Amino acid sequence: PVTIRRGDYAPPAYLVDEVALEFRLDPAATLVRARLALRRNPAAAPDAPLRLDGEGLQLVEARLDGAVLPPDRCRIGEDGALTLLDPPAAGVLETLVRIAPESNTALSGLYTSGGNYYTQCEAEGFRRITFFPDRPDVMSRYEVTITADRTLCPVLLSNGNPAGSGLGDGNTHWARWVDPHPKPSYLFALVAGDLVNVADRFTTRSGREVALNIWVRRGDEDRCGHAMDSLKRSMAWDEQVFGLEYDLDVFNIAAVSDFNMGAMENKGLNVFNTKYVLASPESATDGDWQGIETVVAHEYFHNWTGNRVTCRDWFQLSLKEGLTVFRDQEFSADMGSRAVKRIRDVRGLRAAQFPEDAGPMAHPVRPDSYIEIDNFYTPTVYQKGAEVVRLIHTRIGPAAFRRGMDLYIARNDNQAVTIEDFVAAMQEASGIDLSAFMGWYDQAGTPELAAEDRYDPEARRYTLTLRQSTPPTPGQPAKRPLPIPVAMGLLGPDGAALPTRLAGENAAQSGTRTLLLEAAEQSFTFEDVPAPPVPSLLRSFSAPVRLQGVPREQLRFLAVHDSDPFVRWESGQQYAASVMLEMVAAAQRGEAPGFDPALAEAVANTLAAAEADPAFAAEALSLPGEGFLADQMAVADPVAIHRVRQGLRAEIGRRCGPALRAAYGSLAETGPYRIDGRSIGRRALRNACLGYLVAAGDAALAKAQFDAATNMTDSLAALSLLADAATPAREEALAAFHARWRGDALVLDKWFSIQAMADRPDAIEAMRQLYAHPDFDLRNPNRARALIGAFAAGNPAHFHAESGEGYRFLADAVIALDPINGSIAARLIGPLGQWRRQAPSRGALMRRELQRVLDTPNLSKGTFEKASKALL
Ligand code: B3K
Ligand code: ZN
Repeated sequence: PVTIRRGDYAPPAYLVDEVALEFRLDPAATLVRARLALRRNPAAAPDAPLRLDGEGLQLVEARLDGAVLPPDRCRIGEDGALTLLDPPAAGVLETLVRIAPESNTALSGLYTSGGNYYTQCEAEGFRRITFFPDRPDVMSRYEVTITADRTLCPVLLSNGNPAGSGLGDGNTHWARWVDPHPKPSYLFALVAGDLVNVADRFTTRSGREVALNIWVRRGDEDRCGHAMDSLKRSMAWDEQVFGLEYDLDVFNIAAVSDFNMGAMENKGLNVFNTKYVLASPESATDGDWQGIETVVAHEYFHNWTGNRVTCRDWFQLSLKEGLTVFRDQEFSADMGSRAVKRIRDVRGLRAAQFPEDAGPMAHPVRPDSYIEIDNFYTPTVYQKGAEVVRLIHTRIGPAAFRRGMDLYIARNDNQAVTIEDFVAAMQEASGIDLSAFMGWYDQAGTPELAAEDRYDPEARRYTLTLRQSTPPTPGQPAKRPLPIPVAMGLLGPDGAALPTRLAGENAAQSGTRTLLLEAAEQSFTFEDVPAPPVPSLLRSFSAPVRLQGVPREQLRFLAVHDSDPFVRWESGQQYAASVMLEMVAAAQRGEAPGFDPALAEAVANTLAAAEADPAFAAEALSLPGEGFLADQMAVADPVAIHRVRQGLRAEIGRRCGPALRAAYGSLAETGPYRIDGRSIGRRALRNACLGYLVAAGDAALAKAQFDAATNMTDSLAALSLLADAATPAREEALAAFHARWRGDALVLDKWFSIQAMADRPDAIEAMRQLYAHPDFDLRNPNRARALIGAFAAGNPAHFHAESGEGYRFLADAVIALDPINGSIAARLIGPLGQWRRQAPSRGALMRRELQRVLDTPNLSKGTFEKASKALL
């Protein structure tokens, strides 16, 4: 497989101004006629060949300006691409190809799901539909005509605005769509089939009437309300906050149950995984509810950040993804609790991106090379990319950031650009030199930040020294210091915030201020400090770094007193983590792990103050996750971590039993079921209490909640606790849940996941049985992730079983899945890549499985890339 390098970028040889596509849909033999108005790119070499990407296309005929091209003038290479020999400077190339959507199990290009047709073109799926320069810097205007059987496919959709429809030969009909906005091929979409729509309208602030539709399979119409509501709120928010309006007459969303990822922002025709559209209180959890809001917003926001302004090449992926995640995070923060949203986002970043940045696939937010671009839709490109946008936002402030966005869009509209173009707009709009921030895009690894301080009582002077360093990552042995905005404040001995005056400043400031650490080490001197203060650093998590070495007594102090909710939460978590890591070390030495009563006190305090903000209290109540703890050990010990964490939960459950029980009782829902921030927070808190009580032995409470539950959040919280309990109630509840929900694929996914993550002695055997279950379907990505992904990523204690059976299970599944859907197989193999973090005995077993995958003939290039890089 070839490695593509960022430095090798060359402009496209030919541009395509206009594309006319004609589809004649058939599951086994769809015909695609493409008319491309091509011209030589003045920016390219004058003799560059005319090469059109293609993959698995059966060419029926090709014409140039109407004349049939003889086979000796157009050649299809081994890679599937079509090269035109002796190409003209400009002309109309027409190709007719045949494809078989029903055999497209990779779900990239045009495929069928439940008898309907859907496309997925990002990143390189369009070449599986027709011959085309399939790269984002070729932007074209599209006209699409779809012909299909009227009975089987009453609905025919593509990008842009509707532009006619009618009856065709036999029992067929056709529809035409015209998209007035030039776009790269990865944003092309077609959806056709027997679908029904939920319709609504939105009037933009300049008065454009937009028809909104969500297209689903019959029977799902009543579960689209929340997605539609999220869409309308997103449209209004983007107008208010960024002045960005929608730019077509229709906005369509189509939901599909076979989909490789969450959703796709195709121009005017978003395609969504059903998981991020369909929700009812009975079948969706509060988490699902929030996921829908976020994903609908994210895809909608891409209309400007991604579609109108797109990426020059795939190395610039974070240009659209990091920025759009930042935008959806801000949207969700505005819709609910900003502090809780930030906590959740940071939790997610640490759970997925920090380990990636410390593992074999570590790469900069803007990668330098790839074999399979699909492998680079990563937490680093998305979540760390969003953090880097946030750094710039913090550095220049919201007003300059808004001016920067206006400039970025005005200047780059309808163009395919680079990350430099984004940073340049922010720099110009703010007048602040941002060149050093490019380091955040080009350097992989998570910086480590440490603080040291000194107080001089005579001079009433406080000196804070900050140091940074970044560990090496594959291909980047030496690291430079990066600009790190450190939002901070000082607390007096009584916990009150102190005003701060840096040496050289005339007046003191109150509230949070931001220090900019630009060198490996830098000192900041504060004047007029009456007593030795406690520094509160990295408020709101102002930079994606690991802050290390904060003394435990400071953590305890900050957890109670700091004005910044993020730091309060964070300090509690770090305190607990440090205690738990000590307990793990004790357990490894064969000693009893002991118990720190401060942890029980913290739980009691949290419960006592929970009423003010139940969602925050629920976050504060959850102990640091197993992955977070493993990530902080030189050599992880997943089994010991799990035992310690479970033991600690049980101990807290015993010691705080009465308070937990009281809270559990008082948080019971009395009125009708509601889905608003406060109700969601109360459920989260109540279920956190339930978790401790069940850990302490009260499985009956979980069973009672399960039996009485009227919403999925409570039902699932109880079921996941029962799944760990060796009682007859477990099998009873699992069977009841299956019987009730067997007809609902999204809920059945949850049933698989809960069991995949269960802590039971026969976990591997249970996994093999679930894999063989009649409801398991390896071809459906949601189902594959629900079982295999949930086990490998969400059940560390059993995935890392000493016997190596967990690893073998994963490798077997990856080998079986790779020929069906290489993209999902490559994603699932990820956890095996973390072998360096495990003890040598486990590492050897993991490497053996990676090697076994690598030795499989005809491996997809994505799985090859992941497995081979993991073994380097
Ligand atoms: N842009 C798509 C992701 C495409 C993934 C291709 N392997 C969804 C999103 O980020 O909005
Ligand atoms: Zn995106």
